[in-house]
Amino acid sequence: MDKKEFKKKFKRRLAEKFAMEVTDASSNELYQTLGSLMTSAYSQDWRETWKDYRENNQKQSYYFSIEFLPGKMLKSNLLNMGWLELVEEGLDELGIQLNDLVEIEPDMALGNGGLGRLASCFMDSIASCGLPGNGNGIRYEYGLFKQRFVDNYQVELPDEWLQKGNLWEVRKESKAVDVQIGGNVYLKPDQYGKLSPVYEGGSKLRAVPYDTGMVGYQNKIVNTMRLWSLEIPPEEEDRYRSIEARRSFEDLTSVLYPDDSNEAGRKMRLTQEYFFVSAGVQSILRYFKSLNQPMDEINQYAAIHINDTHPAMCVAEFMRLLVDEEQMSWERAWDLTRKVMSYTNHTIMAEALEKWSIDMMKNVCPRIYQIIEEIDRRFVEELIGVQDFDLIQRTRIIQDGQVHMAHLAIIGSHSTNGVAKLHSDLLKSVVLHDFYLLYPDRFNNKTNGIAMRRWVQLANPAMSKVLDATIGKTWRKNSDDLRLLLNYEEDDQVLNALAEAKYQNKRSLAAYIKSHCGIEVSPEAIFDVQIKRLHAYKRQLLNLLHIIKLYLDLKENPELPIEPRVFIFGAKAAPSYHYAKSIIKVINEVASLINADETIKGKLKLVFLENYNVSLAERIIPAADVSEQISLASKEASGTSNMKLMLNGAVTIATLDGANVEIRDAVGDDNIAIFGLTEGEVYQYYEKRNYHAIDLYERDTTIQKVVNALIDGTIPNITKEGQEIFDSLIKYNDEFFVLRDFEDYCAAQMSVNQAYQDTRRWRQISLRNTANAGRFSSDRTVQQYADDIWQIEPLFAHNDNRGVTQH
Ligand code: AZC
Repeated sequence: MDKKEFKKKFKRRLAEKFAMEVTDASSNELYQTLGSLMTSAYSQDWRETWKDYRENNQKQSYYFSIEFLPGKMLKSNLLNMGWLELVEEGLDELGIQLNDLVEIEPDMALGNGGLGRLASCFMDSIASCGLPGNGNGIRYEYGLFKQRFVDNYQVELPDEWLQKGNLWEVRKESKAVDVQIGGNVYLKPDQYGKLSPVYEGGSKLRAVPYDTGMVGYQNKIVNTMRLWSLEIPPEEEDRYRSIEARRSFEDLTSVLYPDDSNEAGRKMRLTQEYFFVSAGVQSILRYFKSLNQPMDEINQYAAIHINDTHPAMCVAEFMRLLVDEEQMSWERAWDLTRKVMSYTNHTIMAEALEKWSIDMMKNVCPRIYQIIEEIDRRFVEELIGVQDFDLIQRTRIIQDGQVHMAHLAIIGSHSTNGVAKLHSDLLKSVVLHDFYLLYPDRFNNKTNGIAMRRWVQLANPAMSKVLDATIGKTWRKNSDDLRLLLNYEEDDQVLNALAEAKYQNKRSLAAYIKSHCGIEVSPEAIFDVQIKRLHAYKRQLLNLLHIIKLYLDLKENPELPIEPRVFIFGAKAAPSYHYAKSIIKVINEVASLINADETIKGKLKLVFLENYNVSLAERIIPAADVSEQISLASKEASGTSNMKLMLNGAVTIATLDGANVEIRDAVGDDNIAIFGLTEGEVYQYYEKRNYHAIDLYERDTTIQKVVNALIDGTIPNITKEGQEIFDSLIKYNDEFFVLRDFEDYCAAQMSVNQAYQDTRRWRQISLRNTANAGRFSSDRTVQQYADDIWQIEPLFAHNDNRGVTQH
């Protein structure tokens, strides 16, 4: 399609859909028109992708995730379709700005943070690498809450993202399945003596899929993200006549639980988990049966991935369908289940390792509980006498009245991976060490990655242009080619051009800050960014204490030779996470104090941007000079904002945690500021129990001064919160070693300050960060999953008859 044709089609579609001309239409109508042109254009490829998979008996992977966090899809679909420039220019000629239409699209925020965003980066990469892979999740009525600040406190508002409909989804009524919830189940022998389950009571939920096309990058592949929505089956209508009954039914999948690592929501959450697990596994089996292949070979057709423990019941549901419905023997079914399933762990934080009480599981999905009991019984039976008794007790799925979901996922699958080298090593040596002893071959690492297309080409067109002009365009397909940039580290023209792109991005972020927060910041200052969920282990507090220190130093000596800096935060706190919300309040109060204080001459600004989400990340990241990755070593499984910021030329200040370690290896020690305890040192402290925060506080006058500012009235309006944070550090011994790392962090910050003062050197460091970021592409990551875990191949490995291009 050329521009002329696009304009013609666009006007025609607008006339058909709304009986309107361009000049009369609202942005929303124009957005709907563009979207409908796009979906009808890729539908053909979508259908053919699906047909090709089917006709080739292609093995497919199914990524089960309770969260997906795609953000906006308009531009990334345009880019992947190869339409972006053409549409931008065509619309411009019609007097329409593409960016105005982008504003109309709500962020699709069916995820909390890293885990959900990773799932969406994977969806993009799987399609873009031409791999046969699908997403499977829940279509929540409300996405992650919207964050507002009222009196500097976080307030949560509902995210009604579906209010104006959703362009990209297709409701597939014909693919609905029913999910059995609750009731009683007992086993009854049939005429041959085989035990079959008999269900009494309970209810049926109808799961209706809404499919969204996952458009691959200019390769004619369109995969499917299938999100299940809850409806009342006609035969159950009576049960839900009353308003209360109806409401409690609808509530079941209406909200995404806004906790990123706390077990939450109890029974409703467990119902959600079983709902999307059962619907997804049933639909996989139905599809497989339609292929008329022997059930024994299902592992050659399907790979089911358990993204964190939330979908761990896939193991038991798959067993249930094979044994109860397909009459397969337990042994055969178990062998197939383990071959089909694989599991990724995303955290070592103990509170996030999901457990469910036996009672609750019996209540929500009684047959699944029975199956888990049997898996557990056989697990013990197989190992007793072979393995150490205590080891068996520690690795059982059912312990102390609880079902341990990670244990189920590991025992019931062939692969368990962590998300960065350090994290995967910690799984083997500490967190899941017992399982590593049992199944050493199942453990592997898959370092996370990011969708390069979204995080550079779309988010940072200014830098992309410089890259194209300098190293050609191949980096857009093959991110390793970013390394070609290293040939230009002495080239002032390139260094300046990259710096100019950064400056432009900083100017537009400054304008956003001005219009949204009313704070004036200078694009000449260092933009220092920490964007991620608010969590004690991520240590936004450490960043804040350093800011307070700088402020107090400047108050004492306004001539202090430091580069002007703008500290930028973006973070949501789980609504029930009291401590995290107190940190937000204190950061906001410090911001009010600092930003209004003219005596420090604008050398310091502090901005907490409201409602951090994917779209806001796309604005902030291209404008960042410094990337804060300062979690306590061993606690951050990987991190992915670290990769996005590095890619966009920010210089990282980091502990040796998660993927920071691999970022350090990629850029070299001279191009990153590393500080703080190592993971080994942290574990030493745990072992020896010899960390005493109060000693540090009493000894170190700087720490004293800064920490006292929380409680001595220096910062207004934080009597309660300041005390709470003070106590967490001094009275409760600083769980995340903030004070222990403080001095080292300040020194690292000072070195960043100095590096920035040497403009040319800074620009070189920044260039090297971009140049070495290629390895963190999620294309690389999903290819590794495909090869090592799922054993799936791209369609074009067999079949090139649709002109699919290989890359
Ligand atoms: C996150 C980890 O905290 C983060 O380090 C990692 O990069 C990311 O997963 C992707 O692997 N974990 C979560 O977001 N966890 C939940 C339950 O939301």
